[in-house]
Amino acid sequence: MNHLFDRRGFLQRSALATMTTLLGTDIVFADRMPANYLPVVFGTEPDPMPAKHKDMLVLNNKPWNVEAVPHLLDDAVTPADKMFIRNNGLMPESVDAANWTLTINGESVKAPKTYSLADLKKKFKPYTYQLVLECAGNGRANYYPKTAGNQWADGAVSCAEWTGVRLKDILADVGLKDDAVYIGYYGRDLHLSLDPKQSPISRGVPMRKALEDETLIAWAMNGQDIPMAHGYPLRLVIGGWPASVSGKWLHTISVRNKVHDGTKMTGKSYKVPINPVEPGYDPPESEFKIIESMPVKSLITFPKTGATVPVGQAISLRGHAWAGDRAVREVQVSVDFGATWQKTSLKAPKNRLAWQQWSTEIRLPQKGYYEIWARAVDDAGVAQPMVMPQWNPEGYCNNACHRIAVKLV
Ligand SMILES: Nc1nc2c(c(=O)[nH]1)N[C@H]1C(S)=C(S)[C@@H](COP(=O)(O)O)O[C@H]1N2
Ligand SMILES: [Mo]
Repeated sequence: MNHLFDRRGFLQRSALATMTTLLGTDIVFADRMPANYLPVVFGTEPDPMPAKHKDMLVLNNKPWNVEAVPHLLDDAVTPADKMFIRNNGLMPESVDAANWTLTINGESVKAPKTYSLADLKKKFKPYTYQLVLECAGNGRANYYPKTAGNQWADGAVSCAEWTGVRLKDILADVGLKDDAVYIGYYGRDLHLSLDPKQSPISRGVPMRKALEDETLIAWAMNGQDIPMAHGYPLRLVIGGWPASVSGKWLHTISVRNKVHDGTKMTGKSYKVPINPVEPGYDPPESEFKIIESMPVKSLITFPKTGATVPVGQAISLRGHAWAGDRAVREVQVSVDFGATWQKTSLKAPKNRLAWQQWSTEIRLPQKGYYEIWARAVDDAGVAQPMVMPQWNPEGYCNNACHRIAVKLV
């Protein structure tokens, strides 16, 4: 609703005039309305709370922003009720899956083409992949100095099993011109201003990522229809990059002859400074670049932080590790604040761009308080930072080591 209000949170004159027209009468005490107050008749209820596990953390209900806590993410394949939600607008109110279509258009298609959902299922070979979707802002809460935006802790990440067709197969069927540079998606959700002409988000990726085998136009998640909150009935799913490129409630993909310029592709959204900056310094827009592959990261999903364990008992540890477009080579744990590290056993990913499971068993020497830290190393030899990675003004890509507390009693 931001543009309806002025900087102090009072209704803009223009908004007030529009409302007066719509009501057909004056709002008599308009000058006494509290800051950020929208008259009831114009208010919309928040979308109903999507079905989620009771321990999920709600950061915001309009739009819904909900994250998991690490121990909820213990499954190798994230179930729907433990999957974080990041909405930028309001979910579509009703979806007619039977008449849903996907249009491929843009400067760089030979001719635009529209497919029904049934066409997509019939015409192209389906594939199933486990794909990591991590919000670029995951970990933002742990940056110092603080940056604006949803204060995600560790739980804005998932790895579900997505089924659909390859975008590259659809684009081959449509036919592209030689000047294709980027794709951009459009979804059916509504901007918070309720203005149907504004898009809450419309992002994309360069052709090289769009044409990867694992880039899917998906209609199923974990073997079922995609849940409404996650993009029912059709979604773009692109693993390893900021999850903001995986457009939900997908109805159009534009093939562009330039870097896509939709909502949240411009300004500083999903961008970091080209040159490292000192914490707190926000350089001009021209000095930012678009985030592509996400950095190496890991989670300890068992035990839950705060666990109490009897002295002498071995402790099983486990979790996941992922590394954007790369694979994870090794996961290590430390029980002494990073002074020494020990290797864990690490599984191969189910497929490229899936997260990998690590596990190990440790023994702690004596009664007392411990922290367990996990650190992943990717296949290029890049490890997670222990404290804080390069600070950036929007608070993206915080891949610092996850830690849990354990008490031996
Ligand atoms: N149409 C649409 N697609 C969207 C969004 C959105 O608000 N609208 N949010 C994006 C962002 S920022 C993220 S992190 C992921 C979150 O996916 P999830 O809610 O299914 O976990 O969806 C992306 N796709
Ligand atoms: Mo995101």
